[in-house]
Amino acid sequence: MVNTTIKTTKSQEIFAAAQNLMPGGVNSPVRAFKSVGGQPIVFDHVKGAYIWDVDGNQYIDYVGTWGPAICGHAHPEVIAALHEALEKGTSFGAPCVLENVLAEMVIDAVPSIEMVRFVNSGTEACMAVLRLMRAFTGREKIIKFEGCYHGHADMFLVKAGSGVATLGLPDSPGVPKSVTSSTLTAPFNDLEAVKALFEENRDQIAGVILEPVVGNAGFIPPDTGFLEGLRELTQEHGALLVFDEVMTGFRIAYGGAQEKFGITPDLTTLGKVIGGGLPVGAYGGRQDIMSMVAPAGPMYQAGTLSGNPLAMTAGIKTLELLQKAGTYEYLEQMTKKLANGLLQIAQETGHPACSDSISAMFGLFFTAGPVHNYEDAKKSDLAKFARFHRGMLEHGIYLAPSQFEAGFTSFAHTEEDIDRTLEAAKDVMSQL
Ligand code: HOZ
Repeated sequence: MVNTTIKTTKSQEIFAAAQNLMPGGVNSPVRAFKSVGGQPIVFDHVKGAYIWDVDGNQYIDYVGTWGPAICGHAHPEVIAALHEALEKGTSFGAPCVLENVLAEMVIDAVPSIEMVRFVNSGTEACMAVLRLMRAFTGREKIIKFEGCYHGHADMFLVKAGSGVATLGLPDSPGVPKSVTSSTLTAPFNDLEAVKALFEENRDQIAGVILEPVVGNAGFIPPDTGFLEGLRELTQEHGALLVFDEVMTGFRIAYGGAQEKFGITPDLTTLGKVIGGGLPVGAYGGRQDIMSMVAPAGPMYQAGTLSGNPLAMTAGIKTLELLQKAGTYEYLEQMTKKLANGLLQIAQETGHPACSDSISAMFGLFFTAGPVHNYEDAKKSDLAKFARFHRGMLEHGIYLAPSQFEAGFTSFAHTEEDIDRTLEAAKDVMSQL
């Protein structure tokens, strides 16, 4: 048994004070621990695969600041590059050469991207890509999938994943019906449902947007043929295919899920990893479509901090680090060991479960599965997941505080970290 009861007095005090300062004490809902119970841990600092809370407890981290930390937290080369960039100032609000460098790296890496626009978050990227889909096709309706999350813009808050799924919220108040009436939904991995929507809405659908590997309803990979089918259907109906690779970009493979599965969408959104831990998003794709974006074309989208030199620097250095030979092989093998280990322990301790991973992304559901979509994911025993989460925390393992979020590893995680995690899981699951 490893490091059991932890003292979190300072975390509790700080979070209690935060309750009166920020809604729910947080600046993003999932981190409030609502669905797993207990109080969130307040962090003090991060390094490599580890985080330390304000009470001095150390945890092995599988949240990785929700995806960006694929090189491990505060990688010395990223920090050094940032120090250097900092000396030149924090924001220009004007063109800088760093934007060209990161743009070239993204264009070289991501098969669908011929031209890119940097923004400040994944939400912003998805919001803009939707406007672009509509501007380019002259159509209004879009298809998204149940449990997929594309940020918190109005038109995507329909059967959304992430915090909406975690908190079991209805489609959000404040979102006008007129806005979401053009958002059609289908179950993930259900090509027939998509086909039916195209038939019912002939010549009205601008495009289909999806997380090619779902991370916001827990971890759900695409079934064989699903992405191919979507590519064919969208082409057949003159609609655009958009991969939201905010989570999967540079994580599932250097060129994202589109490289991994060999399916090239028309447009792609990115975020997380490309900012190396600073706030960045991006959208990009075919040159003829991207040329519609202002000032090249009429579709308006702008941002004061877009292309920010610090964010570009962290992104460039992170992608450089990811280019080192063997990185993705290591991530794949180590994360597989974790996912397989968790599944084996669940089986040995008598818990129906399913677990899977691709590269540096993984998931564990407390249901026998298989999990093909959000409805399947909801069959997971959420109360058991909450107890598992708390137990793991007490053993010094920090997992996403929601059954409906994927887990993330980094190349800073060692075999020993994985072994320690599995040892903790064995202990916790045998007592669940
Ligand atoms: N929506 C993100 C997770 N899928 C961010 C959660 C957070 O930062 O709290």
